[in-house]
Amino acid sequence: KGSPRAHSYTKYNTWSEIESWMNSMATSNSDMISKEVIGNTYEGRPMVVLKIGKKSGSTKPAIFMDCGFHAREWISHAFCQWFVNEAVTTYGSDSQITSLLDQMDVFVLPVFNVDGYNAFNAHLKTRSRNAGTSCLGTDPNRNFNAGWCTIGASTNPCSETYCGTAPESEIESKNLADFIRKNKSIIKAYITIHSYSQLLLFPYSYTYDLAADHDELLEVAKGASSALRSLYGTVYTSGPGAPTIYPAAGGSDDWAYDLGVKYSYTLELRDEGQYGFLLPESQIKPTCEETMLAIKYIATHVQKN
Ligand code: ING
Ligand code: ZN
Repeated sequence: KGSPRAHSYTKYNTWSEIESWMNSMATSNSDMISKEVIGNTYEGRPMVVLKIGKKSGSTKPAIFMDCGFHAREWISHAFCQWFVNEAVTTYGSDSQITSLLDQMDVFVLPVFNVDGYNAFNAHLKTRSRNAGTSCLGTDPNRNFNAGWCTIGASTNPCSETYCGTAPESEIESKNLADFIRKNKSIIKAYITIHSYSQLLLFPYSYTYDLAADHDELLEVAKGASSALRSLYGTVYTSGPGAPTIYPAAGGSDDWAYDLGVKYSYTLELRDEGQYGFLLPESQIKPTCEETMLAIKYIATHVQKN
């Protein structure tokens, strides 16, 4: 039970370390975790989803969470690993986790943009070839079918916010969207982990119009932010993407929301810019501990609604 002895949750692991960790987590926790490859990346690496929950005879409602959309946001990848380990090690002792995993499943995609993370450079994009240029890749969080490329995204393949040639032109976006569409009837919440800025965002980012569920989404975000703050005093701001960070079309949270997944959130983890994307490894533990409280708050609300 638990995780492979060698795996560290307080350092930034490589793709190959994360890949072997996912395999051994699934084999050593077979009563709680099952592993599914939802497709391959552009360069042929597997996109692995771990389904966490007490195995039951009937289909359970679920929460979907992904990390590592943007390759350079390393604290995001670290959080998904932390979450999976916390879930299996506190099941049976933590009442919130126990009740959650008895009643629901949590699908965790620990690394979305495997090729970008594997390239381990300053880039955030996918690694696909673009016609007529040597600039590689698309911003996956501009590549979903939600006001696609209308605002806060670029049609220039050399831009960091390149939206791609069409919604879901990136195989990684398509694999994720296909998985969520296929499981649409059971997925009650979509959570995507980014960094940095300490924000808890919800739709919309592609328009300043308020979401139909704005009031509830804001209330839950504020509750989650206070839970997070209660541990180390880290202050988060909650709000719709467009007015809170910047307008940006093609994001996965807006897409999931418009598909019908009501509880759709983007978290921007620590910090506020001192270290930015290069958050020191000494902050992995406190960041993950406090973020757990926010995720548990959201999950408990989803479970009750
Ligand atoms: N921030 C997000 C980005 O993709 C975002 C903000 C959230 C945009 C939701 C669109 C929708 O720009 C980071 N840090 O990646
Ligand atoms: Zn990001």
